Amino acid sequence: MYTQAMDVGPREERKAVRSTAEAELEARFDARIDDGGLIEAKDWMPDHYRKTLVRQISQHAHSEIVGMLPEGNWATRAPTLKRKAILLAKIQDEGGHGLYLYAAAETLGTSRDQLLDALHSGKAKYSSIFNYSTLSWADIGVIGWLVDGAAIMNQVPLTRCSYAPYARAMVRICREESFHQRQGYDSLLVMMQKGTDAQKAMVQDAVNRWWWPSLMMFGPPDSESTHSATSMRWGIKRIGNDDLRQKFIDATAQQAQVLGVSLPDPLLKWNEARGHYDFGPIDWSEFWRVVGGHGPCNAERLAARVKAWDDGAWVRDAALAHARKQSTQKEAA
Ligand code: FAQ
Repeated sequence: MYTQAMDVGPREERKAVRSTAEAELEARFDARIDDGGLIEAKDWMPDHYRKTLVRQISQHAHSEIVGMLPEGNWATRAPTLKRKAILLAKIQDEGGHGLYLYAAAETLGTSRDQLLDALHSGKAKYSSIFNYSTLSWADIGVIGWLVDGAAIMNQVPLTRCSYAPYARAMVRICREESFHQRQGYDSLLVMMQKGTDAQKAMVQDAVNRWWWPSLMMFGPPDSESTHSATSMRWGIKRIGNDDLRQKFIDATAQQAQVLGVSLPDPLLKWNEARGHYDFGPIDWSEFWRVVGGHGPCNAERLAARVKAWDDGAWVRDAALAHARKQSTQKEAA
């Protein structure tokens, strides 16, 4: 009856005890997830859950700050003071979203420097959508309407994510994203209703270029998604990639009619039996090319982020020197 204890060395014994304890912790964790409970930073969690969250939250944070770049390109060329003020506020919001999200990722034990190193070295991903160019002012309206629209569709379920610090960050982010979507739609509506023929054509051209990349924001089909099944099991993702994409298409197809633009998909058609719009095939080879670093602007976006980081070194040094001086003064007092 003592076989186990007598046959194994102290190391194996410790391992066995640890794994029993871990199995209990994991069972408790699973039960809490099944009950719809929330996990806080101080709670025990499986390594894989932690890693999945760091991956997703940091990719999300990187997307927000890289996402400032395509719009930043138009900050000096907005057509009116009102549109410029709105655009600047929106870009600033996105910087703020990045900061909440980096802070949420840091609660999982990975430092901001590690997260940014991964972005700057090209190891970490960010949303494929931000590797496309903003060629005209209409692109800025279309980013608000379609890109922020897709972002909200994907992010509202994340306010119910099982990891509480991420869920809390998402509540605030979604409120701001919904304003972003509406300002984009409003700017397009003005161009479509009061604009010249050239302005209307500019809107249609922007919609043609951004439609398919916006659908790709939701990630690969569920059948090819690496993480969906596990993330859904853990309550990180509440709705799968395909269902979210469909919800987005259903909502947007109707908004396009009000706007007076056509969506560049000849197969887009309401299907009464399904209660959804049918749509044409997505070019997943383009998606993987962009995700793999070979989209139209990948190199430019990464270079801009690395430059911003390098140019900001003196600010970080100055802040650290100031903090050191203050703590020395406090000690001396
Ligand atoms: N781009 O197994 P899944 C915004 C990768 S914020 C690049 O299905 P998952 C605000 C994925 O990482 C937009 N990579 O992955 C704004 C994985 O690779 P890995 C960002 C993508 O995580 C608006 C592989 O493919 N939003 O727009 C993409 O379960 C305007 C297999 O995929 C978020 O990040 C993609 N589109 O589902 C700012 C929301 N899709 O990591 C400025 C939070 C997939 O194994 C202006 N994130 N991949 O190397 C999520 O909900 C999920 O991470 C998904 C992907 C749905 C994006």
